Amino acid sequence: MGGANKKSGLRVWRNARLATMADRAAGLGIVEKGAVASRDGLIVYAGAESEMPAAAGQGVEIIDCAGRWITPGLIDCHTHLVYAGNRANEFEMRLAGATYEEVARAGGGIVSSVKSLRAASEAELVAQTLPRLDALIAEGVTTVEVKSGYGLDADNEKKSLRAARRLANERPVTIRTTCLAAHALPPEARGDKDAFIDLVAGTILPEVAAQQLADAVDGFCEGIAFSPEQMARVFDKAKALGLPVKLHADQLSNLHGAALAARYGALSADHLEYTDEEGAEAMAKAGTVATILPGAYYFIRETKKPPIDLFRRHGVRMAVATDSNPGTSPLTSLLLTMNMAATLFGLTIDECLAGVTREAARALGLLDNTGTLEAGKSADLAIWDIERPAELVYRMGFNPLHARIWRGQ
Ligand code: DI6
Ligand code: FE
Repeated sequence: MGGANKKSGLRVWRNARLATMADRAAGLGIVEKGAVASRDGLIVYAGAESEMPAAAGQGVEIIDCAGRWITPGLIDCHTHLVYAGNRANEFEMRLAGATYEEVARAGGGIVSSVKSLRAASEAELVAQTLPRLDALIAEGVTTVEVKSGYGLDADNEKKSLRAARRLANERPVTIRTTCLAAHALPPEARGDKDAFIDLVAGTILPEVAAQQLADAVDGFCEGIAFSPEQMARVFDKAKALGLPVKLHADQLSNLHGAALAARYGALSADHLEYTDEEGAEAMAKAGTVATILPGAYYFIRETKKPPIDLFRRHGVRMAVATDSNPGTSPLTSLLLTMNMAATLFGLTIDECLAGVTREAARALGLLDNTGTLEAGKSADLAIWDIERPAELVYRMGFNPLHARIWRGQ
């Protein structure tokens, strides 16, 4: 393919305005007359066009951006993208007055998605997931984290993780997979949560690790799911298998999940509506990223907001993600998610943009590879038809993406 040849050549995007999102830069790391150069899929230069080293030799491809903005490719660092069917019926129930917990206790909720996923083949899962992935990609997303958690037995958890990995063969995108076997209790467990945790730690995680199907391990620490003690058993096993951890923490109540995640050096703790100051402090000390998920907050009409001011005060980094899932966040727009984070939780423009780039990369343990426009990282770029970065957060249901570059292509 000609692509291979192109890939090794130098490509330069010039006449652009950059939001590099580099951590050492102030704010968005804005460069007004900027250029980005890539070779072999990696950024070799990002900065002022006037200071760019002269591109020697032939085969330099120059792209004039006509003053458009370039940001790092967006990163959705928390999704449950692989599932079968949908739960529009439960949406109707909730509109008629039922709560999320009532729907779950009535045998709906996560368990109904478990039934659908178990009935679907791996190929069907991929096929049903691609339209959701395409919606993310259309808005400049270049990296997506995908969780299992609707299989809830070894074969079906592995099937979802394999389906997630296969997405990367189908589309030009980086996929990171997370095993969320400790998501809910499957019907065959007959209410015995401890026995199910034995299965997760004793069988599912070891098999998933042996086949290298997951890049991290997650769990749902909540009254309707698993206790902190049960999650600790899952995390102990994850650690023993050499897998980093993340946690759905303090979403519906305060079980001190944030502090638990921090104790295990988690990459991120996610949701966090009910997190208290101790939790925020512990996360800051551990360097655990707070992943803010306004889609679920909005969709289940939660009223308790995550303690953004505590996170700011203690210096906790904040990522922003869709939580795309059939039950509580059927959302496949990271641009709209930023608008929600700003409107519902008061995140600033800079916090929103960092949340879907640099901090999302940090939440995946990928900060050395992507998330900012800096030499040495993957040339993952989004080029936007906008006059100022705030437009990416301001609009609702409008996509100003001009071009999307993944690994230099
Ligand atoms: N918290 C959530 O919001 C989703 N999972 C979780 O642990 C809900 C997933 C679902 O309802 O299907
Ligand atoms: Fe989630």
